[in-house]
Amino acid sequence: MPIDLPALVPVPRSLLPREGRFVVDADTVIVHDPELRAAALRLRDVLRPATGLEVPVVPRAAHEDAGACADHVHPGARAGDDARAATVSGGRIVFAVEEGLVDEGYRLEVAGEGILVSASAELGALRAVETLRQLLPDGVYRRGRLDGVVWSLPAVRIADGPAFAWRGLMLDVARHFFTVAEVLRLIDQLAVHKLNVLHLHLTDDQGWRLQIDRFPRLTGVGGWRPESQLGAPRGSAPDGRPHGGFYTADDAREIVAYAAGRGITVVPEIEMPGHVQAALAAYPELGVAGGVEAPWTSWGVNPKVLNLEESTVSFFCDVLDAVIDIFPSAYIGIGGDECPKTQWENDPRSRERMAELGVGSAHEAQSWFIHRIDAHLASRGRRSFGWDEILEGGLAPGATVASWRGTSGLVTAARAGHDAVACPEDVVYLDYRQSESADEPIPVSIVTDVERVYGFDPVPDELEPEHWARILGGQANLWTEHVEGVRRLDYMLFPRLSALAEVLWSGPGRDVDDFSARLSAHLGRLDALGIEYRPAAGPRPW
Ligand code: TNX
Repeated sequence: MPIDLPALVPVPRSLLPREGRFVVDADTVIVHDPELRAAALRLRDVLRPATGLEVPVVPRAAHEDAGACADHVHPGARAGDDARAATVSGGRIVFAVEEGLVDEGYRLEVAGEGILVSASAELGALRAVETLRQLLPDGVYRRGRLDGVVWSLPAVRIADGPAFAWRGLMLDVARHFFTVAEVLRLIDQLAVHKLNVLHLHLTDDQGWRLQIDRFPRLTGVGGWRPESQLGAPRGSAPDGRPHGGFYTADDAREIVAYAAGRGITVVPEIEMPGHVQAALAAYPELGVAGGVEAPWTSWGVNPKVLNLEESTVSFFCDVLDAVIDIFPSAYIGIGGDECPKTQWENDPRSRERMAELGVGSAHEAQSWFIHRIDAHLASRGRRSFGWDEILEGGLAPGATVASWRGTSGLVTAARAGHDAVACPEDVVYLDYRQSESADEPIPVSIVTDVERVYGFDPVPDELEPEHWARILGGQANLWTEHVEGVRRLDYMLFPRLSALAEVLWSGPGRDVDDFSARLSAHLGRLDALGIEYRPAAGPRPW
């Protein structure tokens, strides 16, 4: 029975096509239980730009009390007219609480006469809104009014919920800065894909991107790197442009609120004790070997690290207190990757400090630093989130691990009773090339193309089932050494991120051919959103 199923990405757990279509028009009303008001309003908001409709949003109790108005607000009742039964317009879209659905889960009944969205809580209802959007014509994603479109959805019955709780993207805003508007645009794209974590890599050797009131030089100095070749497209001559930018606290709060409205958590990351040259340019006393002039103007692993003084630990605790004040995320990124140990090993004062602290190796020194930061975050009711190198020298008690170097970190962390997030570089690094073609604009490392990303499994084969629950999910990482603007960002993210979204939402049992077919249709949505994804035929001309 070759019924044309709607091409949803990510694919829902179950989808049953039914007869008829529901039409959204000037008579449509959204009715909601009080708990699901935010999702009801969001549906109204996403419908508005392209349809030009201002769909009324009415609390369910108030509506039902208004019995006399039932016919007015309840025009689905007219469905008794047989000629219109299959495509009756002006029905109700009801958001109703149903207890017992999984986190972020929802059920959808789309019929000619009306739509019922059931969810146990707001997040599930928000995910259902995204499914409703995908059931509408692609034009619904446009931001200007489209006249002459019939805004109808096929009748379906859907039951859905995520395979993994952590479905993320890391964006490196340190190597290249992305403006608030650009980040909000990305958040909209994540929401469409039911991704729920935006991990912002806010600091690195090449730039510090979050203003901290107590330490204004972090962004005043650390937010700007001098002219260098870093901004230049790969292979071209140095362009001599300086690069920089940063978020004020209000900028960051705006990003957090915008994401929260779409059911997305922003996980901030402040790198330590390596990848810190921008901070050292601002406050040289934090470093092992004196000052540096400016943020780094090279890529790679920088030898400079934080020193092991109490004052440096407390500086970063103060920074984290400011971060916590802005970002409600339970998880706070603390970096921990690629921290070279030679400075500690070679510097007499560092060796003295290590002796004082009773740490026998530079690995233990890093672990000591991270333990202190982890304890501080715990005292504030937050959890540290760090790259898998934080396992070296002993994992801090509250730490969650982002495992990027294959799966061994994931397995070690999970077996030790720690939560972990899978982001293996050879599968889900989106700064890596998308084909062997010499025309790829950013030919970094190995090919991680759509098929490879689609084959991702966050739970490593070698992990025993009793530890599976420790794998919260996965995320793709986009490092931006060579991604200096939105066109490149789109190119590197899509459609690979669409594949990742399905891996993490839909879980095992997916079918790659089925996905490819749905992806072709999904590209129409990306087009309407204005996303310049990588076409299957090959690179764009930039
Ligand atoms: C390694 S992955 C890094 C980043 C680089 C990336 C480039 C990780 C935790 N650290 O600093 O940007 O490689 O692919």
